[in-house]
Amino acid sequence: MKIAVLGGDGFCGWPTALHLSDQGHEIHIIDNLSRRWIDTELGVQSLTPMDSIQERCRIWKQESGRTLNFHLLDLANEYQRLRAWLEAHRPDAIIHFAEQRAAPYSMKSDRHKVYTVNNNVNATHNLLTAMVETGIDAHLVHLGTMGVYGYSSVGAPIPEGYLDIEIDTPTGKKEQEILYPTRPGSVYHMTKSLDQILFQFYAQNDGLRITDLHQGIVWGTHTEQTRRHEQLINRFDYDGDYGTVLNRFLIQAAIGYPLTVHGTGGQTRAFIHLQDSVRCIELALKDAPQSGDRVKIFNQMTETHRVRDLAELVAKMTGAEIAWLPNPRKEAAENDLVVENRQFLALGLNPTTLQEGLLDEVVEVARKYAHRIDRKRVPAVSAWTRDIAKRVETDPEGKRLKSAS
Ligand code: NAD
Ligand code: USQ
Repeated sequence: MKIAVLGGDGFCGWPTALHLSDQGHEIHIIDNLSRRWIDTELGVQSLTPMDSIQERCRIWKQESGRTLNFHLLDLANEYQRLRAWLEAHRPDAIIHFAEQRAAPYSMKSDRHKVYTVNNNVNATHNLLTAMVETGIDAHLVHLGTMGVYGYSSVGAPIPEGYLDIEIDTPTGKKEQEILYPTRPGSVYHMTKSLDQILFQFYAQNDGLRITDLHQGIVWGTHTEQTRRHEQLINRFDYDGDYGTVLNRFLIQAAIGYPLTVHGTGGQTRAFIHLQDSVRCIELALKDAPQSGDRVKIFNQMTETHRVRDLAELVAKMTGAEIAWLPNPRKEAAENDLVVENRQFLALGLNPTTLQEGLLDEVVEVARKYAHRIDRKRVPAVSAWTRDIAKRVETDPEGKRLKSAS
């Protein structure tokens, strides 16, 4: 297949592009490299040394003999170029990773909120309308998030996207299927909820074939292909805005930094290893909906964990201390989470769990590149509201917290 990987320079997009190229697909990476600019804005760098996208593509050609094509294009701001690109290349499938994906970054200031909404909503809408206009019949696979469902403990498993409901009408109860009500917990998660409505409309109005993957928190760093050469290494975010919880705990343990648990650590979240994330995308591509079908939604996760349990697991494994910090976010202090993920299991996904030794691998990578870590960038300091900002802990290594564990 000819596949466009939008956002193919990012943490999930790069290993996906490699995996699909390895299987013989013709891959076109489209990216505006905004994520690299955001690193510059924040004064951080990936834990792992990433080469330029052009250099990464060159190394892949050298290692595999396969070509990765790169196109510098901003989906949110270059609609005409996007449309012309689709018209000229007519991909069979499009995988859409190209959004601003950090919840803390999206809550940093009004400017960051505006940027995140403009970037994410316009990128998705530009893509959908360009697909209609060019008349291409590509299968669109979008990376959404488990966070659209919210974290109120209802006690029932979260279904894969849709909820069956009964409505009282004057003639009795009527059954209906609706998108599961969204309850986003950040401006970033809100843009993913808006994406869902855009997909619903374009599938229904124009018969676009769309799959939306509600992905949990991705952990790990290597995949089979990124291990093949030092310069194919994946991005690894550790800072307070882009680093995600489990990967952060693992690098914190590697550099002797206390594990930064927000609040009681009673937040339960869904997780998936990077290798499984890549595999799920391959499975979703093979299971495309027909034109006229509703949007196909998968919950792309393999296990759920409570933040404090993860911290305790990493502490036990490495001897790290735990710092219990005031939570910079507005979120439920404790929640349960039960999630349906039968569709991917039925398609043959064999989950990689936390127990499988891969936690050590991340700690090893972090130790190897520890000299690249700026400890001042580790604390999560983006607060959800002005009131919360007053209590944010900017120095979790400070003496006051050093003894807490
Ligand atoms: P990332 O920030 O590493 O990668 C996103 C890529 O998209 C970057 O290379 C960036 O430059 C590019 N991009 C952003 N806006 C663009 C635009 N307007 N035009 C062109 N390119 C643009 O993020 P990631 O971790 O790889 O996440 C990829 C997708 O998966 C995101 O949509 C995210 O919401 C979703 N997701 C990620 C996780 C996770 O834990 N990382 C979990 C669930 C869902
Ligand atoms: N947390 C800590 N300590 C930390 C970092 C985070 O306790 O040092 C807590 C947070 O308060 C939160 C939980 O861990 O309760 C998860 O935070 P996270 O940053 O790992 O994940 P999140 O903000 O939800 O976002 C990440 C990705 C996003 C994706 C989402 C999937 O950045 O792109 O959509 O995971 S999900 O969480 O399922 O919505």
